[in-house]
Amino acid sequence: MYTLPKLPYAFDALEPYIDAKTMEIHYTKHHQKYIDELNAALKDHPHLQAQSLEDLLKNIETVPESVRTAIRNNGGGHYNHSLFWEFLNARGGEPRGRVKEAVLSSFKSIDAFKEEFSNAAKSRFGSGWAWLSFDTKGNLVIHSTANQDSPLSESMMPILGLDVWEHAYYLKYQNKRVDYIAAWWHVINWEIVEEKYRSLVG
Ligand code: MN3
Repeated sequence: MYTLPKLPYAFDALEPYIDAKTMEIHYTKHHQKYIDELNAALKDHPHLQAQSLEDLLKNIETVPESVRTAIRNNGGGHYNHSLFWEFLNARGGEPRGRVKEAVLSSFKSIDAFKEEFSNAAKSRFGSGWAWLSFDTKGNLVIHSTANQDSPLSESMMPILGLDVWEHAYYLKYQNKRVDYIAAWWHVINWEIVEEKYRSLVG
């Protein structure tokens, strides 16, 4: 049975960029719902319970059709949100260490990287996510996914992700997704991004 991972900070820790009420509802209601639905989908499938969530998402096409959509949406929702909370903290700052070097070599400048990432987040029509991931060739790429589709299902390994569903920002920013994206840059936990990077590159 999957359970809600512990949030490593208080609901109001990311104020004023992400407000406490949004954090509370997003974490205790939206994320919990994905977990409940994922557990329900897995209930009668012990062979799927025996696999890691990462493996289920990487091999989503091999999941039985009767539960494939439920696991794609809710397994993806659980996986994506678990990462999303980790990628945030109150300190923010700028990319550092090897991530900074990799971003500079892939996107020329930090500003160009931020612009391309923000555009991916802005231009995702409807609900979805923007990501910084490694592709299968080991290149760092910016991409976006629809709904709760996981980068893992597209053979990508994410090291940073932004939730652009309206539930992530509507209370504070209403229709102004662009303002939410701009605010999010202030609360990225670059130490975790660096850890993810090292865990994949070695
Ligand atoms: Mn969300």
